[in-house]
Amino acid sequence: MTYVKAEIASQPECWRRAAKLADAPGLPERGERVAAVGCGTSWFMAKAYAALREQKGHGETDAFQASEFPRRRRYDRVVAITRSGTTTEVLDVLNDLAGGTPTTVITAEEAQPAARIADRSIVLDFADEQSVVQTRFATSTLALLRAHLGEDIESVAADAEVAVRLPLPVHPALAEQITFLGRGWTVGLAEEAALKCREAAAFWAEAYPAMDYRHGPISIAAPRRAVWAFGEVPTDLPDEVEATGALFVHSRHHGGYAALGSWCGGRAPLDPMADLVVAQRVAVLLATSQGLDPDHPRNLTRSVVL
Ligand code: F1P
Repeated sequence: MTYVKAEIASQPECWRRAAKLADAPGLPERGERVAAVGCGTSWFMAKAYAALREQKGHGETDAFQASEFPRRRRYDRVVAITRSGTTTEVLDVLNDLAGGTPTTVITAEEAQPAARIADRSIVLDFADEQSVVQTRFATSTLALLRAHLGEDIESVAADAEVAVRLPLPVHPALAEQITFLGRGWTVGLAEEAALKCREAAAFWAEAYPAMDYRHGPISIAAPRRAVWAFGEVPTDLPDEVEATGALFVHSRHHGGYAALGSWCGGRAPLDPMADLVVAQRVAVLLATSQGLDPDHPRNLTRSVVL
């Protein structure tokens, strides 16, 4: 068994543990103007959090790839997400803000520089991973942040218990490409799902805000390709995708999670974070079906140290 398979399967428990840290000191107060930063997977979690925090009325929240953080803007707090605690671009932001803007880091590694440089650190060491490819650290971070925004993580974790067992909606032998879509906070999840497919399986995957999909990317849709939407689906989009011959995948759509009614007794669609778990499992299958080791992706290391 690969490490990543076990790490994916442990997410429901990790999310429950992460949610218990919802009152940790250093998480943004309601009304604060906040920026969230990270690189790669951690950036996509920052994007999801930023959109959700603002949508829920907790205050203006931006998200930046750490290298693109606008140094001249004023924030009440900067939240940095970094599993390793060693990513250079993240450390640069934290160092530049030291003594000025309050900073909080969410990390798996208490002993690494990010936790030392930031004013506050929240350590999710129980969600650390042996696989280079991130799964449970990222989603546990988002579970913690969602819990801090007042969301009920128990029901999300219950959906993840379903997601780790579901039959997969996309089979590697039948798909040569996947485009992931999202709206609002699920745009970050879509980007993360596509990154998982690229990282773990060197598989052609793209991601867009769902409403932008018709503005060009739909040209990619064709038979043997899939379009997988997280969360809210724009009206008519499933029909437009299926007219191209592509498979439309959604946790509630008949053409995607085909037997939804039977596999989860007609319940509501999965929480989008649980839907991401299904996409992580697809990424691993895309890798192993080509004989690739999803724990050690080509050209990747645990963190990028420049
Ligand atoms: C960030 C990151 C990962 C990516 C790869 C390189 O790491 O970009 O998202 O999958 O492992 O590093 P971190 O800052 O969260 O440790």
